[in-house]
Amino acid sequence: SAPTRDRLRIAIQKSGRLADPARSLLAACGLSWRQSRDKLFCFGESLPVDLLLVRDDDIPGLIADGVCDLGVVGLNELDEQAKARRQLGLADAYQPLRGLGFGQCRLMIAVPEEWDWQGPAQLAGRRIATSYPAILAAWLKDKGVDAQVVELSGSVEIAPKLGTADLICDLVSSGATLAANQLKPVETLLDSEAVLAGPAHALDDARAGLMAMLLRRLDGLSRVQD
Ligand code: PRT
Ligand code: ZN
Repeated sequence: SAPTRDRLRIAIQKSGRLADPARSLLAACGLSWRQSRDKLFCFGESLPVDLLLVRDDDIPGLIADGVCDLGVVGLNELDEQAKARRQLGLADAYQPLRGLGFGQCRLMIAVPEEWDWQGPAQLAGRRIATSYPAILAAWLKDKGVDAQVVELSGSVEIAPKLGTADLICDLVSSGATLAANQLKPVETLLDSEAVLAGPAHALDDARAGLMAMLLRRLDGLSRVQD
């Protein structure tokens, strides 16, 4: 079983869209750290709660492996990795604990502007580029559509122009990126926001109390904001 620890470790994005809001939210919960924004590890001063600054993609795995106890990550990333685990027959390793009210976006199917959209059945036999293959595969299965999933790690929106796919499944917020690439959003697979993620099973040492306190403070904050 996992080693007993008396400090809580939270993974947040080192740089990117969720980095600053995650830090601000945790600071609003009364946490403070020795200044080392450029480092991987920030030692907690006000409470025994440390930060690990990482790539967002690594956060679910760090929780699964017990390296971190909590993480701030997009529901899109958490759900993708959870579905990928399930498709491999692995047990659930993490769960979203709270929605955090920032990082809102949608995972959507987007097709060339000139398509006359009739519905998911139109995707049969098509190649769909995405960085979210597990969510897309599950959605296609649910819709009973047989299409080819082309996994790309970035620049998904140019795949139709390059001819590597017919359409895409990607995150959308303003829609400007889609419009700039002559694509239009037609179906929503997931409404996403940043979430506080934790392990699938409760901790049973000093960290459990710290985690409960942090959740209480978070809930207090959202009540004040409402
Ligand atoms: O380096 P690291 O791996 O940590 O960062 P990253 O580049 O993978 O992540 P980052 O910082 O881009 O995004 C982190 C998280 O922010 C995502 O996992 C989502 O949960 C959330 N988020 C919110 C978004 C967007 N909005 C968003 N718009 N992530 C990406 N986008 C993309 C979108 O796909 C498009 O290409 O931003 C572009 C602009 O979007 P439009 O629709 O406004 O044009
Ligand atoms: Zn990433």
